[in-house]
Amino acid sequence: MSKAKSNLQIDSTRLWNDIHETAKFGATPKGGVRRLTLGAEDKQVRDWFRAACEAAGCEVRVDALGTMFALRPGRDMSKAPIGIGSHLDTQPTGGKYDGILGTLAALEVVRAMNDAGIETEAPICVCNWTNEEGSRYAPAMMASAAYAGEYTTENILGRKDIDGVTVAEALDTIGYHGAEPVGKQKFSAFVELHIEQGPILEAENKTIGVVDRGQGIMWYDGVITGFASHAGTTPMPLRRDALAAFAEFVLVVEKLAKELGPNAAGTVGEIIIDNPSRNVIPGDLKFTADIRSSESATLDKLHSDLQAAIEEISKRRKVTIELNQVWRKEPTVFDTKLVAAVENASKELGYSNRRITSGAGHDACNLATVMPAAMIFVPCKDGISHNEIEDATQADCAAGANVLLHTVLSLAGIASSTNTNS
Ligand code: HGY
Ligand code: MN
Ligand code: MN
Repeated sequence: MSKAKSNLQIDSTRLWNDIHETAKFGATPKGGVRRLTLGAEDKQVRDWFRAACEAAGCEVRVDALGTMFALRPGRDMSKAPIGIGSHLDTQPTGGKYDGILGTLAALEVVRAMNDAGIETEAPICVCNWTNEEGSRYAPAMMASAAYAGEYTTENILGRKDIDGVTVAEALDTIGYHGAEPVGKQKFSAFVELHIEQGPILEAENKTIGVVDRGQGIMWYDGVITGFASHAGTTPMPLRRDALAAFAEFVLVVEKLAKELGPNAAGTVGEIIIDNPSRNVIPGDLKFTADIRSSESATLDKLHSDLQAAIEEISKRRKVTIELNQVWRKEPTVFDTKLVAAVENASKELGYSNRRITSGAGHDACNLATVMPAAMIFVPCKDGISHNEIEDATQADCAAGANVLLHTVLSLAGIASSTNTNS
């Protein structure tokens, strides 16, 4: 990269202002963001995003699952665009940066190109993928999974949230049930900027994570059926306590994941007890589990160990435990050429960097199954994410966006520029 080009930077203040401007859509008293997919707050941020992309000269289209594509023309429109972006939906107690940084930085990349009078050879397409978080509707990274052919559009449109509202109904309610078939928008490559959501970059004082792999994920829906009975009169040895069985299951998940070392993670994040009452022994409950590893074989082992564990617990406690795997995402290996492009951009811009595996799932992990894809990480404070105190610095956000800008320019090619700096 020439010195002049490396002077080409995004507008850090404009990006930072956008992050904090959009954080008001679903702002929580603790300083986080609650913007569940396809809800009223998601509509607000989508409307904001559409207007901002159009103001930056992009044509915005929406597909049948609500994913938004903002196309910036290139000199050669016969070329498939370089895709950039992430997601604007959040967890119930989410932060200001998870997904949002990558989506707004992609918009900022377009604005920086506009400011520099750059026309790229290939077009650029900024994306907002529907329902990356998977909190309201399973699975996570839902729309990019459908785009990658893992699910049909009909299958996803029929999925229901806890109140029985389908994806289709929610899309209609917010006016983002697009006409475009899922998968129609093609890309020659996809690059996603995201906060690391873990502690490594900060601990090693590195500015950029060059992501070359991503953990695989297994999601389970579970049901435990025991026998509801009186908390005072039922002798302890005769109880068929669903909640006590659940407690053992949770500790088994933790134990199995810990035993497999740093390369495994296990979480039980949700429980619903049917008709809970202080003086009734719980007879029925539902739960969900999230199991991860960057090795397929480890996922297989965790799966079989969990089955063995529920066999043993259910027999001993005389309850039934159903554990249904509702999603399995294989570990991701990102495209070596794209990973190298990210690494080169980081080095030429002078940012400290290291290779890193993503512990979190991302839309780029799904897209990597159908096109060359790569990711750029920046640190977040104390590695905390999926928490309202999630935080990052303006400088790190700008650094990530600059690496995204220069990676995209290296992939799309510069046809012309009116600004000597580029
Ligand atoms: O669950 C994940 O890894 C992502 O944050 N949706
Ligand atoms: Mn995310
Ligand atoms: Mn997330």
